[in-house]
Amino acid sequence: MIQKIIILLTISVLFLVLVFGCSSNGNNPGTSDAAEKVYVAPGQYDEFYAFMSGGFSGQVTVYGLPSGRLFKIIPVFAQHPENGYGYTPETKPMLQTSYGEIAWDDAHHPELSQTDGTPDGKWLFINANNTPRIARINLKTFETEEIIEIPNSAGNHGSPFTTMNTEYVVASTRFSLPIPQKDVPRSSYKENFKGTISFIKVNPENGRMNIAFQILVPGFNYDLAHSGKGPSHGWAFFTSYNSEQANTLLEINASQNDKDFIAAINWKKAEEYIKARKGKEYSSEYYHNTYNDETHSATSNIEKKILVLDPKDCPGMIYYLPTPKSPHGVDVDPSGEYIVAAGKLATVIPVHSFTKMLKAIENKDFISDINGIPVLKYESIIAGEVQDPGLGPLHTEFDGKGYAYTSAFISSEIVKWKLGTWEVVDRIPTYYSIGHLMIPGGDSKNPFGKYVVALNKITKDRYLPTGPELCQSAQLIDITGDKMKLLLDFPTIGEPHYAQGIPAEILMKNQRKIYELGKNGHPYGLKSEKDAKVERKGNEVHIYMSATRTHFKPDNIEGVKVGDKVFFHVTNLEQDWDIPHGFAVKGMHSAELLIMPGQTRTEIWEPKSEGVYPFYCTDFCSALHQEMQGYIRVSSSGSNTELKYN
Ligand SMILES: [Cu+2]
Repeated sequence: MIQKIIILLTISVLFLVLVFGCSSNGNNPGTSDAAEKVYVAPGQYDEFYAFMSGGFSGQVTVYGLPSGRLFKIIPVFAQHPENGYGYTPETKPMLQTSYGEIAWDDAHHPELSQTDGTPDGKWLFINANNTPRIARINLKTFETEEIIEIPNSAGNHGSPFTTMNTEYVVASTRFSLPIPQKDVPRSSYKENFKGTISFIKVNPENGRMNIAFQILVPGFNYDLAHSGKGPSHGWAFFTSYNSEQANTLLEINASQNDKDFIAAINWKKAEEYIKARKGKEYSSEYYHNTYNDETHSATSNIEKKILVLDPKDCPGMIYYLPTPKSPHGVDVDPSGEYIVAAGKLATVIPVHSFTKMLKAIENKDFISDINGIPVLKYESIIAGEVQDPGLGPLHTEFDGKGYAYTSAFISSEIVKWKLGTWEVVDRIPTYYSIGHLMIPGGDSKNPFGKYVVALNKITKDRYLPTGPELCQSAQLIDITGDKMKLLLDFPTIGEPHYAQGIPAEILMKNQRKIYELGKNGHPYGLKSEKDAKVERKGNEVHIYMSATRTHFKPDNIEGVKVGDKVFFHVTNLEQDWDIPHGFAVKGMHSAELLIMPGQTRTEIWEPKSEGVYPFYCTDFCSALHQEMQGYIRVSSSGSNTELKYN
């Protein structure tokens, strides 16, 4: 009997350990302890901003950490009905490219500007993959201010990673191409296809970008990038796969070689070659769109030329670091010494040493040469290999305390390992199929640490089902202790591809509250309500309209005719934070306007038939918001209804 009781007790204890014991290893988020760690009380602020790319949504989303609350959607490479971005004449030029207006693209890697290797909170850059472009978002306004197209590129994936002081953002082409483009058979891949790596100069005063130069590289696929820091400042690193230069069935044929490469580029050397006029001018048409803060309007310029450096003419500018096997991420640790490559088919994570790399270059420790690019000897540059790093390692970030965190796509986990000893010290499952991960400041010289965010590809069984498409998601994991601890799952917009995080206090104090009316340089803007007017120019009718709580001026317009093109130029005269007004007229063919205090926005409306059409404010602005309305009368095309307004 006693034996039976002992056996039963033992079984019960084992059961309890099995069922509840997992909470102590940190994988069970369903504890009040985890809830407390992500709870941000009403009226309190989150500690970090997280900027996530929306992947195929073409947007950036802004979340608070640790709460996981969504604060804003910033449209970048996509039209956005919520605020009219990409619909109004003021913002449409932002989406112009050499292929015409593109209203939707795929945005992958948000990247904060840096000063001395640390995020400074000035700008956020992000790439468009499909039609290669880089955008800059101003973090005072959270608005997209500039988009530049990258010529000689396709699948702009390894982009845009900033150098230590944002001297450049760098970008590489995923798909190599005939450069310049021409009609050739794919079977001529090896002769005709080339890659490019672009250096986009950033003006330190206003963030304005221009493509300083491109480097012509062998026709591999270039995947991701990161810039050096500290001792490796002046260098940038790019992963490449398909060094086989296969041109069909890449899943088999691009996985033949034991090692592919990281391209290490000495961009200070490249600058010298540009100064020494080693660059060849290629003619190439690409768009450069900039938003002007005073006219509240964007313009497109067409650039015609680009400087291209060929490694054959530029010794010492670029080297290949052999790296097993189809590497995806390349990440530089906070000290700037270690270059971590994650080979999605590799069984170890190779870590290259920057010091050893320089020494190997000095000793000419080369095993071969590819189109003028020396290939360094693997054994001479390797600092160590992380054994058992999980299956399908993709991307690594750092906590600033000597540890690295690598996402493993196939085994769905984050693996924590120690820099220097290369030993795995912890691992935590993710739900499921993690792509990138992000530690605030985790790719900088000074990581802010505290959390790692897992950006997952699949959420099956994790949330309420929503039809064939389930929600996308991220996970927040506490990294303050020895063991990682899952705190929170939260759904995201689009595919959360990559993210960057920054302490809230760095951005909060610089937030723009209004656009000063006195500085409104919009050609159809108003400084005060008494300037409101309507002008006819042929069949165009321009309405200079003011919006203020709680009326439009004019609010009653007559004399418009069928066949006219009516421009409502609405200026929000408010000079008070968080008081936007909206505008919509019945039958208009685009999003509503959303107009910030002091800003002017235009809606173009082409009435199709006679009648009287109401317009109204779409953004609830005050107690008498519903009264904020008006009418526009439309007469037949031949009528002589007089132009009148009040
Ligand atoms: Cu209103």
